[in-house]
Amino acid sequence: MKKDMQKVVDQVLEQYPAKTFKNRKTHIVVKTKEDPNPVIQANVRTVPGIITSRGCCFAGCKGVVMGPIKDMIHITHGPIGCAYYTWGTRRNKARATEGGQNFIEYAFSTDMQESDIVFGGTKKLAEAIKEAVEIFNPKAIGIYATCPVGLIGDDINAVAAEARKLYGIDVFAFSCEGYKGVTQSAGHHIANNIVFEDMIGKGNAEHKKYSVNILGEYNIGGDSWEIERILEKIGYNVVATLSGDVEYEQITNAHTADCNLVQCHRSINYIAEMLETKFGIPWIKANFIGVTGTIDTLRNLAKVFNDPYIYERTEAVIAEELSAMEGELTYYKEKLEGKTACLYVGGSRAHHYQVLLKDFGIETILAGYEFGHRDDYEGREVIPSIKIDADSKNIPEITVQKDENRYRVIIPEDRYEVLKQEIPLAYYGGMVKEMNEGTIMVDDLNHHETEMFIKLLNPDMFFSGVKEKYMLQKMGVLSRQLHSYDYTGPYAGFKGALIFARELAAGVYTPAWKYVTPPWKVEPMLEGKVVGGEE
Ligand code: CFM
Ligand code: HCA
Repeated sequence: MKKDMQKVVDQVLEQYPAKTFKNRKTHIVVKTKEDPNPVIQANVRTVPGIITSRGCCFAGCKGVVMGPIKDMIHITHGPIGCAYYTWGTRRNKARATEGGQNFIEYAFSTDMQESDIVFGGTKKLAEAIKEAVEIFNPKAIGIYATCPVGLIGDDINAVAAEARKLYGIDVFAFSCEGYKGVTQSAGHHIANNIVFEDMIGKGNAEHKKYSVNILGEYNIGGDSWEIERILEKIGYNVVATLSGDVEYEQITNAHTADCNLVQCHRSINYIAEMLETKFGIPWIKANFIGVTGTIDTLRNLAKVFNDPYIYERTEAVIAEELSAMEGELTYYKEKLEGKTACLYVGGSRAHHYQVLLKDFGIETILAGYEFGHRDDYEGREVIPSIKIDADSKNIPEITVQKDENRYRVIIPEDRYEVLKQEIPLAYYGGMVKEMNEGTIMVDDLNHHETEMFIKLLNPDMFFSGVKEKYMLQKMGVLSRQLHSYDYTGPYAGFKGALIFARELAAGVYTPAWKYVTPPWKVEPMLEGKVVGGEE
């Protein structure tokens, strides 16, 4: 018998004091037959005092979008912690190309100290740039402002301009202080504006046949390597992956692609839109997470190209990949069918992974984003009705115009309109359309709610990030970190789907955390004694 989900939600909400109740009520909704597209409050500030899992603007700009550009040096201007925690933890992998550079293994920071806060940090920043140029000779440099930089007013733009003159390379300043905007999402936007205005279009590469960009793909655990393997096997040429295992020059040539595949729409839909306006490049929503997702994306992409060779290669590759995995696909489906899952990730994975879970017969009963906007939940059609954009006052609006010399008509206008009815051309539907009736969507899920929902829904597995991981383990619930994939991956494409399923099956049939009795359940805490300390 299916649970009455509204009752579950009410039980979670009734724990709150009146003001918080009023707020959180608008962030937790149930999809029902009567209301299949419920309105959800999103992209607004967290109620102070609530333990949220959200990150910051700096994390979105430096950590997510810019950090993976491998032959640039990314200097965090600020205290060392900000640099360290946006460095290797995302597991955005990269390898140097033949003769190329790769600085991903390094964390660069000005390591601001108290005296820099008092007297200003620009001198130290200029020295850091000098040192970086002398030692590494990078193609380009990015400077990223952390909270104190904004508070003391260091002029990072002036330092960048001076460095450009001195060293003759591109130096970009990102005013992405952590407090700007509501979450990581503001940082994506700040990064994207500079990538679009100052990088894309600067390259001189010739247009190649069957060219695509993969946008919003960060090569976590090697995902983009698997996606590129499939695309190249079909015959596509991947110009640039923004931003996963990518070189600066590839980004400067991104305007030569014929189509943009938008994987994480939350972090990069702006660039896709701007590339269409300026260069005429169409974009489609992609989802390379899940076997069905990958197949649908490949078929949709083939329709954009509408070319007999591409149609034929697409079907041949799909058939080949499926036949190689058939046995394992069936095996894991038998093992996992009927299980239930909860998902709580940043701004798109909580949607994408539902497709992969469905491939193995697992139902998602609750899903949420840390910082998704309403369109990520409800679909792009709600954009005109979104009134609150808490980020907008911090992000300079840029105007984009058609580039008369380089604009290409890639899909003729009449075909564009027809195609729009068939494939997600310049469109994404949002997570609600993926979910079944009687399931829950939660925006900015917090620790209290996570604990309550686990007790009330008793899911077989809960996917989220490092901040929830230990709590889930203590509750004996199977979990995988969908941000970093713990120590494994890739999870994307055909091969990734099997890696993911293998780990889930191992977790379901060897529930390690259920075998452990936590110390607090065996012996009562001794009053007045410090556990693990000396008396
Ligand atoms: Fe896009 Fe991302 Fe995500 Fe994201 Fe992120 Fe990430 Fe994420 Mo962590 S860009 S929204 S800001 S898919 S870092 S690679 S895993 S929260 S769901
Ligand atoms: C970020 C980065 C993060 C955090 C991961 C997590 C990532 O938002 O600052 O909470 O497990 O993917 O590394 O989202």
